[in-house]
Amino acid sequence: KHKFWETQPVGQFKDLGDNSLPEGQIEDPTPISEVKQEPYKLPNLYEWITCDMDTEEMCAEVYNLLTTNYVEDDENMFRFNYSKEFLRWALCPPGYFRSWHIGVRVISSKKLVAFITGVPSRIRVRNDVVTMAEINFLCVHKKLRSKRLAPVMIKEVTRRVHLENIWQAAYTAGVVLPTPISTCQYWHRSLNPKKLIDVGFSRLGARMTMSRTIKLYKLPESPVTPGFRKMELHDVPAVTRLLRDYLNQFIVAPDLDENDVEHWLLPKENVVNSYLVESSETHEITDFCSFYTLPSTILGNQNYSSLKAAYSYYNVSTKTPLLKLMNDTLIVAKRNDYDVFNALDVMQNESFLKELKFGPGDGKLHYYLYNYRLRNPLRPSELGLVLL
Ligand code: YNC
Ligand code: MG
Repeated sequence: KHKFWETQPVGQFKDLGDNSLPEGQIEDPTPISEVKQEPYKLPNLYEWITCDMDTEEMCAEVYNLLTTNYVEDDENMFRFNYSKEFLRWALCPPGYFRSWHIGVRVISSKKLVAFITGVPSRIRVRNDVVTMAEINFLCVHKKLRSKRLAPVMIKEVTRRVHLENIWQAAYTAGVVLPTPISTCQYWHRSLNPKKLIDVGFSRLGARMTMSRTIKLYKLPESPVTPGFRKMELHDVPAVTRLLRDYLNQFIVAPDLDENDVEHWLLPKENVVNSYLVESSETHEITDFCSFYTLPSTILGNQNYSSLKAAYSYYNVSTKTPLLKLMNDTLIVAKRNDYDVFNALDVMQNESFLKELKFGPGDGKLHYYLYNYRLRNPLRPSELGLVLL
């Protein structure tokens, strides 16, 4: 039933819980000279391209493909609408490879019809820090679906990752494949309940009126924790130390250095937001929270075309209780006009979700590793990794 995935070095369903198999790498690396030197063959009339995300033209073509063909919810009411600025940020981190930004065009018309990307990242699994590719933005145009193009895209990105002497990858998907290392759930916190109900994102609860619902989700005008402020460039070393210490407790987590923190967490308008708590006495940075901006297109609504969503990213509390820190995060998200704040049940998020009035979403998010085996799936709270 998984004609492609059965051939790949990933945990197979039949091996789940088999304690005779070792954890770690499934297949040994081969010398680079033995990696296939030419691209995989595409169906006639199509060609590979490498996408230069620095050019406005290429970035716009990718944006247009994803905006009309990328991930939708099960009921086809919403579709992710990653911005061009977001795509540049997500695809061009420190040490990125342009060759991992892969497109497929129709030769005659030059139209972009498929896309897949990787970016390099160090990910720690237990005590083992592994350089991996984070694979994302796999997309095949709606008119070319179910023609087995996705396996060709995946094999081609794998080949190009191997050419950089990298042999593992991490990715997430809404679909079940062989075999999730963990299965997580999204939770949603209404910030603009009236709009969310109007567009069908949420429903009025039983025995609830609109005005009671608005009151239920009301938040203060500004954060309550003294010393809560936006992260700045000079905070990078302190935030890096705080995050590294914090992420150490999870079984799978990124291994971030100062360059990574500057790229992934320094605030970028309409892309990523970070706040921290600075002690007024010691000027120590004691707490940190962040979220990224990913709007969704609202499909077929008369009144609204876009949903402004914030996604919880990395949060660390050492002094301010996490619940209080996240309440301040909700307050700044509301003040910045987000309609909804989303969070996975990863890390310590379970400790605040219910109390801060998040509700569970339908649909799961499965985490995967390529060419790295874990004997048993992890609890979401053992995962310290958020992919975009
Ligand atoms: C998926 N999301 O199971 P089997 S997430 C991986 N990730 O293979 P066809 C997927 N595989 O089961 P379609 C997948 N979805 O027969 C499907 N598959 O073994 C598998 N949607 O191919 C599927 N984006 O071309 C099956 O299917 C085979 O035309 C079927 O294309 C699929 O970015 C897709 O959800 C997803 O654009 C491109 O439906 C298309 O349907 C689409 O006949 C909307 O494919 C957008 C969407 C996916 C978002 C994401 C992560 C991708 C990870 C890919 C795997 C990376 C492996 C590591 C590589 C580097 C290794 C190193 C080192
Ligand atoms: Mg296809």
